[in-house]
Amino acid sequence: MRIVVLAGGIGGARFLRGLRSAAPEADVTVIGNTGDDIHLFGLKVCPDLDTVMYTLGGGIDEEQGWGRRDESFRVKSELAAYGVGPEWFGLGDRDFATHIVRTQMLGAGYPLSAVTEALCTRWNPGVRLLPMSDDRVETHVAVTLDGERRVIHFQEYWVRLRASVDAEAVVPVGAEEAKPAPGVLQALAEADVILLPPSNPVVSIGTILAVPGIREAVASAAAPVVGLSPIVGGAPVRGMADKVLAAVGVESTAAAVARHYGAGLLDGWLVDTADAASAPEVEEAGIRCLAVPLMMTDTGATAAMARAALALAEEVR
Ligand code: GDP
Ligand code: FO1
Ligand code: CA
Repeated sequence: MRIVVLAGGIGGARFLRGLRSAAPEADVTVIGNTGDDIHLFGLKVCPDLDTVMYTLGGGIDEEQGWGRRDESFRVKSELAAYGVGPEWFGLGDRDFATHIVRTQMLGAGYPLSAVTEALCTRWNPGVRLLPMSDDRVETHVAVTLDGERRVIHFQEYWVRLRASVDAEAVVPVGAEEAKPAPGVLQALAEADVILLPPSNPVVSIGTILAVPGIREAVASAAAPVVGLSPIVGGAPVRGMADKVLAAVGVESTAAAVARHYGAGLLDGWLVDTADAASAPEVEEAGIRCLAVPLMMTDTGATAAMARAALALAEEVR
């Protein structure tokens, strides 16, 4: 069975670990978000691609959900000693190697998709990890700081500011000119099932869908499209997705996110049992909706979610 998953970072990666356990024979292609990418110290950092690669490859810092386990920060502290910032983005020594190899290969002319494939030969994630595009796309956020309207990089908003101020707009800079990476459209056309994991609907899934051609390819695919809500009981399970949902005028509820994706995109939607009452509202929007436990507390629980999503895909096929 060919499964295609559009994924951001922590939520997407954890879901993929459960999917791999639920469907070990499946051929899984991940279309990863690159809108979080940031250039630091002359290096290109791809947080969501690395989170998927490290999580599935067994190198992730499990507690944090990003970055490497058993990490050290000697390079970071040396950079700080030189007064070279930013200090607010925690790049570890082991992680630096990934960004050095990536930047070296990009500099040699390899596209990001080839670089990602090369990095994955070390990590062996057990899925094919494709960037959404080989072209540069970086999400920026419009905010008002000290009375002044500013547009800042997503990572500065998310990590330095901890999304403590309202996001007035979320802009995937470069998305309009970006092309889907090689293999992306073909994977969607050939998929037996397409899944939208509980990733951030705006800055993870939304950014992938903002690459011209990808939303259309998902909507017109022969495969059923099933999503899982990242919002449970009216709030994100973790992180600040509510802040960016507000920026696009979407209420932080499981049903509102389903409507935001729309029946043109989604055939089925899984909500947590806590939100079972909202299932009829989603069904009225033309999207088949089931309530199942949606907390990814461990691989077993996540595998059950993945099985429920695959079962719903068969039901709506
Ligand atoms: P990021 O790029 O690191 O922010 O990761 P993603 O965009 O892939 O996923 C972030 C989203 O995952 C957040 O909006 C969370 O609400 C959601 N999330 C994290 N853990 C869980 C969980 O256990 N269950 C559900 N349903 N959503 C989760
Ligand atoms: N997230 C943080 O909250 N603080 C950090 O210092 C941080 C560093 C970092 C370094 C490499 C990397 O791949 C990811 C990193 N993240 C950090 C996560 C990153 O901000 C993700 O983009 C978010 O989880 C949202 O996508
Ligand atoms: Ca992300």
